[in-house]
Amino acid sequence: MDFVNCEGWLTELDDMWPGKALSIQVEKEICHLRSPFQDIRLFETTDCGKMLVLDGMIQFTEYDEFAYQEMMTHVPMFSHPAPEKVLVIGGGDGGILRELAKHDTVKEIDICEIDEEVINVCREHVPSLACGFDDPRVNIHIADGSEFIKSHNSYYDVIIVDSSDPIGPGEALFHKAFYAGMKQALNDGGIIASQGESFFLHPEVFCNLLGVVRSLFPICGYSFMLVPTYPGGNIGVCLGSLKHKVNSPARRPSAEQQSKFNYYTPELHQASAVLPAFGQRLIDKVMAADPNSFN
Ligand code: SPD
Repeated sequence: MDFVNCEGWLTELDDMWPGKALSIQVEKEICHLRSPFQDIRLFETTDCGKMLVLDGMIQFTEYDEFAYQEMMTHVPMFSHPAPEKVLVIGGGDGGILRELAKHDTVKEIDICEIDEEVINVCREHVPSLACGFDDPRVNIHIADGSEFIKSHNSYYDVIIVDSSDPIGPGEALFHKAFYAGMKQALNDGGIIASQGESFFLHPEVFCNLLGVVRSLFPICGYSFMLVPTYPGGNIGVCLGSLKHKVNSPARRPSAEQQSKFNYYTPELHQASAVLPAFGQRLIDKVMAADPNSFN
């Protein structure tokens, strides 16, 4: 446990957030392996349940993962009037699948994860998220998402990109070519949602991503959520849509469906698209810039 100190605190140090870092107290390491793509570590923490760390970066803790998985899933899903075919790119822990399984309109859920070992580790040790794989509508594809979408023209109603940060195996998932490919893979009226980082912590990544989406899609948006164990305590979902608005839901969850959510509500869907003044100024700047200046 080389980056856990002698008192058991794991500190998430990285150049992506220079001069600041979050620490989580760890009880024990459950497993540690090196896949062809990345270093994979799963910990039992003292207060946050299990925690997955890829290449030194926290991907989830059981304590607050619901905020991320619910907003990444339900914001695009409720923005669409009747999503039937959904693709998840990345998302090997199964958390997004778990949330998609709460939607009765859905007939087919494809997941394309590049690293099979992430799925294996989570299926073996983290059933609270990996239960998402048990839904009979789920088809698993072990492949590079940017290649996979090329063979699915005009097919999906919703595509969700649950990536790690833009260094390592997730890097290609932050560029214009990939977003153009996803646009091709969308059905009429389709919506894409991707891990949009934090406008607080990574204004340059946030602006470029939003600029890329804005240059390709007639409608774009960004909703943010509170996730205490992500750097800065917040992260967002970047949205691109061919027809439907994304800053408010097209339909409401049934009472039964809402009772399964711990974070998402239709009211929060709208509120999460309202940014603090400096965040809105960043958006205004992106909207005013030359659309070809982003890639
Ligand atoms: N800084 C970490 C961002 C990680 C986002 N993806 C997490 C995967 C959880 N399903």
